[in-house]
Amino acid sequence: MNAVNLPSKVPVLFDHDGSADDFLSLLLLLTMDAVDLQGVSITPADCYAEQAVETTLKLLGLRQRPDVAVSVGQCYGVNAFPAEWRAKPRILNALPALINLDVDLTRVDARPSPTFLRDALAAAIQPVTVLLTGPCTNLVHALDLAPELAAKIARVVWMGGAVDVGGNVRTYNHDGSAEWNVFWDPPAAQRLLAYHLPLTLIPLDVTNAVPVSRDFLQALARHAAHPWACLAGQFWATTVDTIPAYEYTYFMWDVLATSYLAIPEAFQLETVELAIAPTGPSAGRTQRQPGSGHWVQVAKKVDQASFYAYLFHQLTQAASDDKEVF
Ligand code: AGV
Ligand code: CA
Repeated sequence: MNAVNLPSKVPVLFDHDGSADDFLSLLLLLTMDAVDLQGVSITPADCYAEQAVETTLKLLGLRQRPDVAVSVGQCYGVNAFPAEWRAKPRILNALPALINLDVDLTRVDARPSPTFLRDALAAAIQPVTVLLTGPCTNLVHALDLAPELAAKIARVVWMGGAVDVGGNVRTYNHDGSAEWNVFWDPPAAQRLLAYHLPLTLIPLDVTNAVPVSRDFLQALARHAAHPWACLAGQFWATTVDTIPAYEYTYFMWDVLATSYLAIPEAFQLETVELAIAPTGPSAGRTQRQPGSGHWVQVAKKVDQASFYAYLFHQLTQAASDDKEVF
């Protein structure tokens, strides 16, 4: 079923940054019956935009959702992602399930992503959930254009930050305390907090509990007759070479944040007063700071078994009529 806007559906705007788990998040989001996906914008952070837009259009096409508007951001982060990481998702477009699919680039929205998001919020008839699985720059720039639209946001769910655990940035002049999505544009993250939106962070504190495990991939592969399980397994297979060093292990970062929309009861949250270091050796660090006035919900724990079971169910049970597209 698609595009049937039942009143019970939650309207969602999704901004992602084109890494493998961002696309796995898109796949997962498209299996959620209770979600009404109203638009996808892309931040050219952990990807090159040309590849990310192609994969996005292909996945929406496979899920028979050509109605979902897509926009590509043209912003630059303060701290760029390593080029090898940005180039890696290129492999996704070359997988047998995607390589021969045509993409209609004329369907990409001509507006810059901040304008696209601003207009989508302005047009929304009920408050929207904004899911961010990359940096928050597009959303902050959208709010800068029309701050009053903050009232149209029911909640921002952001995969970002590392509150009581170490970060995953390993680079020159940095102490390793930041998570990459925040580090890419620390001033934007600081400004996001200052908007005082209902914000739920899914930081490394909780994503560290959900690595891409070989057991999970093996179990999924037993369902490879199902097209989404097969495709998801192939996407994850492209990530396992990040395992040799602990800091480069690939986690289900964005997928966990996405699943929060469907199974919030599996998460333990804490309301925390937070601050973000804008510059210096800890740039992008998300730190507890009593008195900052920036109250944020931080996911601290997840019931791992429930999460993996939910993910497995969604990827192996998605509507059977989709099978015809392969
Ligand atoms: O910090 C996690 C974020 C998530 O949004 N990204 C990857 C996920 O999409 C950055 C990142 C951290 N380590 C990485 C990352 C790695 N080894 N490869 C690619 N991206
Ligand atoms: Ca991401």
